[in-house]
Amino acid sequence: KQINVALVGNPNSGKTSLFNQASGSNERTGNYSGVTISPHESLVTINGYSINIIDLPGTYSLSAYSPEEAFVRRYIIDKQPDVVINIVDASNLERNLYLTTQLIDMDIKVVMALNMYDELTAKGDQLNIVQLGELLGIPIVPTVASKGKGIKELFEHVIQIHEEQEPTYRHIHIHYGDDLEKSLHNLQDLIWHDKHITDKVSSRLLAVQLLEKDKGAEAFLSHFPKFTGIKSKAEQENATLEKQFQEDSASLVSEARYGFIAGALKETFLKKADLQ
Ligand code: BGO
Repeated sequence: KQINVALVGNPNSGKTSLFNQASGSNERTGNYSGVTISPHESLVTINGYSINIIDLPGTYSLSAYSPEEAFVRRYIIDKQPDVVINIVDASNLERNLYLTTQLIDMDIKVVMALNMYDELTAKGDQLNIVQLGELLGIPIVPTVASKGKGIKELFEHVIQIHEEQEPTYRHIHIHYGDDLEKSLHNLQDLIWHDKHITDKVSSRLLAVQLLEKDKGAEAFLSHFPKFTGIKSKAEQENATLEKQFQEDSASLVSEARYGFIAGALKETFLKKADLQ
């Protein structure tokens, strides 16, 4: 009954506060300076489960451009935590949900801590949490980490998702739009044929990363025999998209992610100004 849980969220989303509340520790914030990143870990017992909580560095994205991004991504891929708690700043939903879309693409078990929920309610904004959770396929628990609110419920959902008893959890696909989806499909087709590749990472995730010209994905794929063919197909798909849209294919992917977020928030989120 041991569960490895990694905390993943934007800087200042309240990760350290949540870690401290859950573990009863008193870590100071922002101590990830320099090149050595050693995440804080704490073992706690909740409802009879031994939960190992790992606080990863704050990051806006998993695109591996910064050392923090690369570290968090590698950690998730290599260490395969059983559950990821995605801490989202409720007062800055659009930006924070970007990271969530990347976690969705990674096809892992995620529970969202909708933190700073006090700020959202203080502003008078309204969010349909259940509906957003259903759209994302992720259980969402409102929290106020600085006051310890919602932490118990959060970990109850962590246990539930680990035990495959979480009704909200399902693997969704972010829809990248018809043109990008066609390219993804073509790339996935090639990746699929090498069973050894898909044993390790989802073919869809790799296809998305190839459209993003992700160096990490290329490095990973370079170890497999089909790499040359996959790489030239990716270059071809990227060139076609770039010609059609007159835009970098990586930007097209991130715009599609923001489009997905905007669509989800349009259905579930109302600012106070729009309520009157
Ligand atoms: C300071 N609600 C509110 N309102 N604030 C929260 C919540 C919440 O749910 N959760 C955390 N905070 P970190 P990262 C601070 O430190 O945990 C606050 O980077 C201050 N400090 O208390 O550090 C939390 O680990 C002086 O605020 O986030 C912290 O993810 C004045 O959000 C900040 C005001 O939390 C970031 C706040 C000297």
